Amino acid sequence: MRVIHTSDWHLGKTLEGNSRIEEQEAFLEEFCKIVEDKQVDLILHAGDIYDVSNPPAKAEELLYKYLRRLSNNGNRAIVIIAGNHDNPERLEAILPLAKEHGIIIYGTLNTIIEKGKYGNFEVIDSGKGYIELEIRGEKTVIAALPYPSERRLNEVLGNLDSEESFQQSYSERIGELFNEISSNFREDTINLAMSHLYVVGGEATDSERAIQLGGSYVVELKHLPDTAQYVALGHLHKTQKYLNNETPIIYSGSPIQYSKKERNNKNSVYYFEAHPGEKVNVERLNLSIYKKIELWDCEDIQAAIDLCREKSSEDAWVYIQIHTDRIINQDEIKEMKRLKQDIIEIKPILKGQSDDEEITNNITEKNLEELFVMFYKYKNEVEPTQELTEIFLQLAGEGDRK
Ligand SMILES: [Mn+2]
Repeated sequence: MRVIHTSDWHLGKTLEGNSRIEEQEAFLEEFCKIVEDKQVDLILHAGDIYDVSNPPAKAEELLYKYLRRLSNNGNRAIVIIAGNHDNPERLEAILPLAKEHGIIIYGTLNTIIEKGKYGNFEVIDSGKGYIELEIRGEKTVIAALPYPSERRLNEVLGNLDSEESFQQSYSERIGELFNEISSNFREDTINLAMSHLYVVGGEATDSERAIQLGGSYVVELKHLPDTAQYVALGHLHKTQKYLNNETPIIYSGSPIQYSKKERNNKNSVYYFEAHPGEKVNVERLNLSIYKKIELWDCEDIQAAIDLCREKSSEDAWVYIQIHTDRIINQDEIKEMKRLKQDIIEIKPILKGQSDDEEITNNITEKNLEELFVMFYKYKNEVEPTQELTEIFLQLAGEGDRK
């Protein structure tokens, strides 16, 4: 059985309000070609199809158009779980239509996929969190745990006193759930698991980051099923690979560099061939960069303008930071934006005030007016007029104290 693993498409996601639908479509085109080239039998999508629970129509249209093509008239099975960005019920709502195309969707931990025909496949067996599928004479059991939200897990968890013991038992509970579900794995089946969660315990992580990650709860590696031949994860946008005993546990990562911080990520999807009782060899397939994100560090305003001219025909999202001893004026900003499309931000770094840290350190010593002027300058690169400052202070109730 030939399997491909992808996740975190975040269809509809923008960059500071700029649409990235074109890049998302370019990815889907490339993904279709990979899937067709590799003659993939089964696609696993580990969550975050959309970026928001109420996605723009264009994002939904993209999804339906490409799922249809990927399903190849119901000859290629597709299993999708909801991520934390997806609305579980809405994602599942398309199931009556998707079913005919061989598409299976898990919205919640309680979702049970009905047995029967899905496209040209048969769901032979199913229960809470798993299905058994027959594809071209081979059987696969898939343990599928959509994003285990606090609320939904709480329903199963019961009451616990401290935050610490709660945290502890979250990971343990995931382990228990997986244990239960993976008891359906057999020697004569290809055994796969998928989820959308944050794993800690690998080398690339530390606990501090774990807590920061959207306040989400963390799961220890050992609580993922090592009886699976492959664990397909979603949630982290950067590709990561762990081993739990012999079992590869993989974040395929998102297909697009979605933020300034992600601009150096190599985005990819994972491919492997699986047979019952055999170890899988995973292959990382790197994707194209459909439009890169650049950070320009310019020594002064003129250098930034020159660079805009030089790179005017280059297709990229650009963040510009300029070291300067004065405020960048509106004409200069206009000139840069005229020369170069898709400038996301122009940020002055005033000399002698090298970064944001200094601002943060001094923040408690400033009065409201000073803070407003600083904030306005930071957002707009120019100082506010006296009139605007006064209006702000009046609204803030400090007008009379001046
Ligand atoms: Mn996520």
